[in-house]
Amino acid sequence: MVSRLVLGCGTVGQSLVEAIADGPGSLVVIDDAESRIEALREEGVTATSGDPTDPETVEGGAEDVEVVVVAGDDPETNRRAAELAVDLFPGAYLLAYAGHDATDDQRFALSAIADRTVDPTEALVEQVVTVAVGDHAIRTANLRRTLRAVDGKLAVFMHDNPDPDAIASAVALCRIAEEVGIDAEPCYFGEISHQENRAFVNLLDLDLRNFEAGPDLDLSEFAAVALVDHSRPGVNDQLPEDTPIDVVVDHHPPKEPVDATFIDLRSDVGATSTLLAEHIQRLGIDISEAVATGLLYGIRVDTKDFAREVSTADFEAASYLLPHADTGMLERVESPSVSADTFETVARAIRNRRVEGTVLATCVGSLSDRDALAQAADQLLDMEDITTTLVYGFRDGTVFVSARARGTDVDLGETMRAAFDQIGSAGGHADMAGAQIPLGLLGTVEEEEEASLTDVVSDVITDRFFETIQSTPQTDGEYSHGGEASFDATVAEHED
Ligand SMILES: [Mn+2]
Repeated sequence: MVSRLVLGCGTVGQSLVEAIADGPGSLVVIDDAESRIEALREEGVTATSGDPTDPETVEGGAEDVEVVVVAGDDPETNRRAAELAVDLFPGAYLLAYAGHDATDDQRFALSAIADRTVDPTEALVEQVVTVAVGDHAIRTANLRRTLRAVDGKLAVFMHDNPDPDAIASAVALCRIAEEVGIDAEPCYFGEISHQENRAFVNLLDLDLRNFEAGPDLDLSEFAAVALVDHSRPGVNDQLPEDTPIDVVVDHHPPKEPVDATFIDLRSDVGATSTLLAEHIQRLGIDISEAVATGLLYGIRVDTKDFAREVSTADFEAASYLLPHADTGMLERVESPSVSADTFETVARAIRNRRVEGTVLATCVGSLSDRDALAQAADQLLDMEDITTTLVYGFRDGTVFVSARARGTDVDLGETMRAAFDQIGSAGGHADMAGAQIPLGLLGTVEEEEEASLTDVVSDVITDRFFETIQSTPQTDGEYSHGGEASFDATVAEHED
């Protein structure tokens, strides 16, 4: 529960108190105007008559203070009350109003120590204040403090092969870091492999840094590391497991304890983007269109358009983001133009299909774009009476396989492992899986002879798949996985 303390309660203060009176936890107001104290008491607010800049009065005013609101009329009194609050309750979230006719200097001095300053002319001030002093206010204050303590550049790592939620969260956290004066860079390992995700990055003009895992990995330019949309180094990312982590913001339930200076881990929300939107809103950061659009898309993708694992917090974050976002751009992200190559791949997949019962397998020959495989596998699933699709092609000496299932008991991940693990690597999820098989294992045909290569590959892959799917165990309803991130990573690793 949040314990909230209001120091000084002028005319603005009164409307702030009204806005937060029904919020969570206890509320105590300290002001030296007897008449105001009386009025507040009549409204059922605990109010103490006293000097809001006097240490004894304030310290005795409330216990376990998590949120302090400074809201007197006099700028000088407000400044002293804010300084006192920082002294007495260093961990609390501090929201401050500068006061009537405050000078720019006074405002600036206040914004340097407060987590959030409010301007009573600000639109939606009530909404801002309600969110600001809500249940998790103290987290935002701690995030800001943790970032402020960073001495140098911050690396914000997404999980491998990042999805929109991870990408948007990383970009948003960098924006928060920038606001507190820290240089930060959004980073990832792997690739951004789906066409829509690439369109997302390109259309929003996001500047992301791609790292190569391995012995040459050098992070010495960074003074601190943050993880978003996953929570442990070396798990779903390729950082060394012993990398010290400063900040974690994630919504996946962790399998093991998470270790970091600041942790915001809430598995009851649908997206990490929701958590970042909340912090940005609470800190009163001017959100750019790109960040707002990105976070909104992150929430929509992770919650399957507010249909899956969605919480009140996700809706609230979305309603905050929506006026700042470019929804026209989201439409373009969601229906990216399809290249002629991809259409050609889908056409070949349809032409070359072999169907047994409800299972379809098809070879598309040599591949120019690996994304096209996943798209073809998805699209062929729409074919009447088909519940399982397997689409594959080859490139650079490797056969890439992409499989999808819908409305069937077949566990594709298991099937793929059973069929291809011995000749390559395979894995994935019950309804979405992939495999990679070195061409060298399939025979000695030259890659140039595409027609005969297609024949050889087809024989091996299609036959093995049909044989296996007729004899593998069905899914046992074990649909859950450690979290979407780990699942994405598995599929991506084998599929992409
Ligand atoms: Mn996520």
